[in-house]
Amino acid sequence: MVEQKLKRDPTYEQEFEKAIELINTNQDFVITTHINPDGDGLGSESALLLALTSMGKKVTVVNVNPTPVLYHFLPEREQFQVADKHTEKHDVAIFLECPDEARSGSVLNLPDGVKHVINIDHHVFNSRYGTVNLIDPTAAAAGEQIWDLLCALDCQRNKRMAIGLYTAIATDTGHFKYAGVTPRTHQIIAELIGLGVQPSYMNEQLYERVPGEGLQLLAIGLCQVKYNASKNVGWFAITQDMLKQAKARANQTENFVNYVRAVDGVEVAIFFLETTENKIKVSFRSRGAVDVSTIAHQFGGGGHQRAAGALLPGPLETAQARVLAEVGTRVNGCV
Ligand SMILES: [Mn+2]
Repeated sequence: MVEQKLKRDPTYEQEFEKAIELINTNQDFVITTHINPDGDGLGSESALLLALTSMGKKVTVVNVNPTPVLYHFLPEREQFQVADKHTEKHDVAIFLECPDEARSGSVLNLPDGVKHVINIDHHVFNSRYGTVNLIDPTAAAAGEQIWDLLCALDCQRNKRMAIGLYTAIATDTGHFKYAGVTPRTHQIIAELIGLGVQPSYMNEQLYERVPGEGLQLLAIGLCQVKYNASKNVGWFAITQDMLKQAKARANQTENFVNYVRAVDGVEVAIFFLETTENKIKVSFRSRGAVDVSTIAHQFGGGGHQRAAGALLPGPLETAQARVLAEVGTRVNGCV
C-alpha cells in the first residue's frame, strides 16, 4: 500500500485568517483538548494560554481529565482546570485535536456557552464542527499549527511558550522519528531551541523520569505479548489486576504499544488497556503498510496511518476478539 498523500484543507489559508481575526477581535477564551490528554494537546494548551494571556486576553483552560504527572513541568499547567462540565460563558472556544466536540468529553457548554469555536486538528477524520476549522494533516503535531498561530499573532514568543510546543511536537513524533516529520517540523524545533529550550532538558523531562511502578507494569505486560501465526501482528493487554499488582496508574502505559511494534517482522502492534469502567482502550501502531487509522475509525476511534486508538466496550476478551479479527483481515489484505 502506498503511503497516503496527506493534504491541508484547501480553505486552510482563509480559515487561518479567520482564526487570527477571531482571536484579535475577542477577549475571553476557553481552551480544551481530548479526553486522556497527551503531550501535544497539553503542550499546545500551555503555549496558547501563555500567548493569549500575553496579548491581554482572559484565558481559561479546562479538560475533562487531570494533567498526567509526566506533564507537570509544563508552564502554567497549575492553571489547567479539570471539570466534567464547564458552564461559564466565553467569547471563543478553542478545541485542540478533537475530531468532534464529544471527543473533549463534551466539557464545554455548546453552543450556548460560546459565540465562536476554533477547531484545530492535524488528524484526517474531523467533522468540521467549528466556526473556524484549521485542519492540517500535514502537520506532525497540533503544536506545529499553534506555532503558526503564534507567529501570526501580535505576541512576543518566549522560552516558556517554546517548552509547551517542543513537548507537543516531540511527543507526537516519537521524538522526531515518525513518518509525519517534515523539514518544517525541524525548522520549528530550531526556532524553539533559538528561544532557549534545551533539548537535553526536554529529553530528561519527557523520557528519563519513568516511575518505578511503570517499569514494573511494563515487565508484567511484556511477559504476555502474543503474536498471530504469521508473526506480523503482536499484542498485549494490561488489566486492572495488573495495575494493582504493580501499584501503577493507567496513564503510565502511554508508550507500551511501541515495544511491540519494535519487534522485527511486526507490521501492526496493538495494546489493550482495561479501564475502571470496564471499557477497553485500544492503541494501534503500524509500520506503515497497514493504515491503522481506518481500523480505529471502524471502532469509533481515530488517529493517523501509523498510530491510532479507539475505546471499545468490555469485557477484554470480547474487545480483543473483535479487534484481532478486523486487524487480521486488513493485514492479510495489505502485507
Ligand atoms: Mn497530536
